[in-house]
Amino acid sequence: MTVRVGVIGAGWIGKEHIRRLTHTVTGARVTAVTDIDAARAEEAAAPAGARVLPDGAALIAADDVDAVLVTSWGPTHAEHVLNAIAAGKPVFCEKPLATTAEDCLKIIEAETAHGRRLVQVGFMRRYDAGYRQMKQVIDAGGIGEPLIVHCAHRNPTVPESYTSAMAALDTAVHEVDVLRWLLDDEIVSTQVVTPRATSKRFAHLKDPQIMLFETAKGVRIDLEVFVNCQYGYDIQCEAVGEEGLVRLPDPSSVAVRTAGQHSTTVLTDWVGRFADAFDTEFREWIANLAAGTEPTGPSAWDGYAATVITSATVEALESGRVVATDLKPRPTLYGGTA
Ligand code: NAD
Ligand code: ISE
Repeated sequence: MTVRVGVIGAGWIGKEHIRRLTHTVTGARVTAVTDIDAARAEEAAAPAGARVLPDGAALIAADDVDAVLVTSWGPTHAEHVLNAIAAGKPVFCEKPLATTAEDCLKIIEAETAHGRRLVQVGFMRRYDAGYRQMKQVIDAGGIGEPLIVHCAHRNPTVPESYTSAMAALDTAVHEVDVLRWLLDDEIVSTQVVTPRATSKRFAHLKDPQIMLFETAKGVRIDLEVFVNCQYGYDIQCEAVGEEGLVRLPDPSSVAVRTAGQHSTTVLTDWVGRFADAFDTEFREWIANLAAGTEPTGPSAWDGYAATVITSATVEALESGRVVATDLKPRPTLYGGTA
């Protein structure tokens, strides 16, 4: 069975996912595209042989759309996801699920009323081979009980439009999701400290930031977010346990020795760093849809938790306080008891 996908938002990542669904993932075809910029929609639809529809509502209602992919701007996600649930169609939503906890809860309520999972959120790190190996080690007790996690998320530069709040909402959101999954634990408090700022930033930006999270089991996480580090796109993660530690591997790269130097490459963007993870993420999503099973990737609950925790982190940055994350009880649809 070929899964016919409609795409809402034909910008940077929308085009990237259309290419992926057309050329890399088997069993899928992009049949419809929409964007508020019609020329952009045409440009993205043509190589996939897809038609252009006027808006998200028309695309979700279309007979030749079995599943919906939302890659528009964050503040528009909730409307499209809610419309897809109302139509009973599976929906993959790039992060964030929604920009407010209230909108995430509306999605959870709608999906719970539907009675089965339709929503998957685009936290692709859960599909990265290195993080998956780390999880296998931790789950098998290979380092004993985890106690501390050290992380870094570095981008070479960011544009002037990037704000201090985006360090949590747009960037650290990936660690928030992957660490909740890796540790099978919940983040209960968050704090931000700001070291000396880099001179390589736009003046309004607090960069770098050190985020400190505490989990329900008492694990402490320190995360350096440094989005003007200059030298490359660098993701680091090391979990320390009672009996050992496990570290995320760097992407493989040949080592060159010449002229008295030994060097390897550092990648420069997230597109290359997580290309394989994005491919696996979509292969598994399409395989679930083709089999008629519920999605197994990050759920609407995970999207809700990420929005609550990153919003609390912005509050922590602005107030200088330790802020408790305040999650509602988890419904049974997502493995909880509420
Ligand atoms: P972008 O600005 O390049 O593209 C967004 C597109 O959506 C634009 O073409 C815009 O015209 C269109 N759009 C906005 N509102 C719309 C609406 N209501 N209906 C139809 N089209 C609409 O942005 P981007 O970098 O592609 O990011 C898109 C989303 O993907 C964001 O939520 C972002 O956080 C997420 N993202 C995720 C990752 C990741 O690592 N998983 C990386 C980058 C971006
Ligand atoms: C971007 O939106 C992403 O999602 C990238 O994965 C992240 O590394 C970057 O910091 C964000 O701006």
